[in-house]
Amino acid sequence: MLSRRRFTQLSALTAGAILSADSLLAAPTPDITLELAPYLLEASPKHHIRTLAYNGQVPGPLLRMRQGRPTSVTIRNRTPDPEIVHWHGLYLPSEIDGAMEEGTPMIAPGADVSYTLTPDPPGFRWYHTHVRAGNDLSKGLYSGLFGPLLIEPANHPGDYDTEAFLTLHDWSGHFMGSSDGNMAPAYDVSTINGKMLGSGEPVRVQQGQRLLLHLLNSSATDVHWIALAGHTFRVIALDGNPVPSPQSVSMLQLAPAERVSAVVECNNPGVWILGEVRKHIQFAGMGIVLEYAGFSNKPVWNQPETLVWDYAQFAEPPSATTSSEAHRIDLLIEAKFHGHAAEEQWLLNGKSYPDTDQPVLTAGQRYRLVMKNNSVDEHPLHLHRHTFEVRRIGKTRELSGLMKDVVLAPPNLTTEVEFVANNPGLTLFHCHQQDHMDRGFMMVFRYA
Ligand SMILES: [Cu+2]
Repeated sequence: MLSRRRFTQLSALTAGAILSADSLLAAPTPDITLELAPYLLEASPKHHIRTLAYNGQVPGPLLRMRQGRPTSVTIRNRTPDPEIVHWHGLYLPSEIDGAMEEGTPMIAPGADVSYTLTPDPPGFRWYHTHVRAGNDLSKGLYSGLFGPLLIEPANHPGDYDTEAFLTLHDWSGHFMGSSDGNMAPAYDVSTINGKMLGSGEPVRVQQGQRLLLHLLNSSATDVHWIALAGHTFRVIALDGNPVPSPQSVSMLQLAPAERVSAVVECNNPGVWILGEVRKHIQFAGMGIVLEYAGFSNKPVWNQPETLVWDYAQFAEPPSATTSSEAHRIDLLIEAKFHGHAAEEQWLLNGKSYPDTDQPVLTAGQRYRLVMKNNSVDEHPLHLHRHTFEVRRIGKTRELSGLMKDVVLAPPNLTTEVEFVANNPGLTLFHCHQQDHMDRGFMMVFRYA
């Protein structure tokens, strides 16, 4: 006999929230339904990966929401473990943001949750699981539980003819010893939109079109470098937020959880490869074909020479803006070596989560996070429920206008960002590298 579906009700939601009714018949159809369930991904005819997915697809469905228009969501957990859905880059109440550290309830196996969210800010966002994986490299962000989300602004710029969403991911991870003696995940298979190079549908364009690409790196741990043979990218937005100085570049760097939106002028007819610049990762599958109408030759790849990426080029020219009114919060990032064949523990100001400090924010106040990375690793640092401005990376000049929700902090340098405390509630700050956050690299800010 089928057990009756259990509806979990969330408390303390914002006004206007629709709580799930006890009867399916009485409940209105939600705008969005996400069903989490086991899934067998065919990355190529030779590569089948047992994983978890939203709505039986990898990545999860592209969700389009309208800025400010309340959107009802139902999440159905049909996996064997408790799950949680994080809305990455949105300004949501802590109760539905999707991090248990902020107080969002986990969704029990077999349970459904319904609530209404108000999408903001506009731009390219995404949604993903926020559970701990630990040593299980098939759980958390090692799984297929991720998907793109576009929040349409009230006024659309619309300066393009066609658009494509490309999600980068790594699969079949195992721990490998690195040169410094620590263990870190390494992968056998890499994909774009769930397919290895040559196994998926090409991106189809016509000569003369302007193609808007929205790229997302959903990898649990790895930074990726992307080029498109025969073309350049005009970067117009980072993490979904328009950049003050759009630039044309030959390659993109995306740290875990970062997004890049870029326009490609389709003025070089042929069949081309868009893929990882590092050959062994492209061989592992990270690539997709760009095909002009009327062309069917073998896809062409051109190997770029050096890896170059610089956030500063997209920021505003130096200006007189001062941030003297920002309150400074110092964070010291360190690793504690646990011996060979073990993963290190991560420390923020000398403590690992859940023992990390809880800095107290005052609503309306501006803060400057001064993050000194005293480790040999780079870290994609993410602040929930807020957008920050990248102000300085290492020895760069003071930057302005570069609004993001993830910043890659280079090793042995100090990275500085500023944000306004404008969304009261518990707020998680963490490294987006799954193995780092699982080993203590998390901290919760609270409001006074
Ligand atoms: Cu990290």
